[in-house]
Amino acid sequence: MLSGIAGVAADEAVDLVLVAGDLFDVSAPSAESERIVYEALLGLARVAPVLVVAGNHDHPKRLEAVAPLLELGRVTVVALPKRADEGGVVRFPDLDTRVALLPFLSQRAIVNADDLMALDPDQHDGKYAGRLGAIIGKLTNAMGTDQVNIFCSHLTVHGGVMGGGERTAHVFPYAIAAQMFPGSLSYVALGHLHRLQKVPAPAPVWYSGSPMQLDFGEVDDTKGVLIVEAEPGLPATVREVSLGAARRLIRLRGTLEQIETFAGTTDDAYLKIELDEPARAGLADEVRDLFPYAVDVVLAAQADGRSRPRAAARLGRAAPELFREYLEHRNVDDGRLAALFDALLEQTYEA
Ligand SMILES: [Mn+2]
Repeated sequence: MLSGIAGVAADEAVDLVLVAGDLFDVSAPSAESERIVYEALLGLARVAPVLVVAGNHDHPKRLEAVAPLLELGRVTVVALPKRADEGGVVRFPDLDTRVALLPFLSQRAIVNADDLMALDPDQHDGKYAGRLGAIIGKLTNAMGTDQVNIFCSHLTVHGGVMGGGERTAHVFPYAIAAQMFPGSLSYVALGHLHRLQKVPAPAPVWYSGSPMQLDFGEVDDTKGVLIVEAEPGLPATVREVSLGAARRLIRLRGTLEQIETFAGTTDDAYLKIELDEPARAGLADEVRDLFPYAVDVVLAAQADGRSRPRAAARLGRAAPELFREYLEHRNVDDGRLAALFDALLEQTYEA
């Protein structure tokens, strides 16, 4: 998958590679994850210089620590915000190009404690957007049309369409208007939203999206990379190159009888199966026997979400009665479970 991206970069003979984050999905990645990511970056750097901004899941100080080593392999990593003249803008005179690099900035980094206490939540959003806009201005104000001007960052713009896999706490409500990117920018490369998309703005603003489907909410997304062609004074032209999916994710929903008809047709795709069936013991195992790559088997009724019975109504009632009520609530139609519960409860009392 990741070597496939280096293959595209080589085939297209690109001059620069932009990686808008996230590199990792947790702030303390496993050694294996680090090996895969750093190998991939160095593989890309064999084709062209690589520029990276950290995302919200990346640990900024951890990345800053390895940045000097990656720099030796012509991978430039910006994990903490930097002034234009201190690494925030990287110049490539041979390419007539400059690139502003702005890593993810959390609301904590930008809205101070005083503001958090004093303002309404939607005012925090305004403060965040205003200050981020000022930072974008600082990094881009000096950019004339004599060169290709690129902005690379990890953030949310209003109007962007989410893939299914973002952790929502980091996606909303802190977002900026795409209009904050000035028309003098030839191209804006963004990371954070998992769906590949163009965002309406005075400059070409694109999310490349994640290179593969990251969860079952993204089964319908196309995954790929963007090839950008730019020259000074003009908006860049952008082309999508899709990547062969590593392994497809498929979601199936129906009764057991309906689902059974798909057995043997899903190759090696990972499956999420939502059953329109009352619950009973052993149901998930039956499904897994039919679909060895089922990673998630759930009851559709549970997947849709149900409210829990109110706690107060449980006071002073016997456990067997409450358990039967719970089973009914969860649409479990299996007398063996209630009997097993009674037997276990009996043992507990006798012990
Ligand atoms: Mn992110």
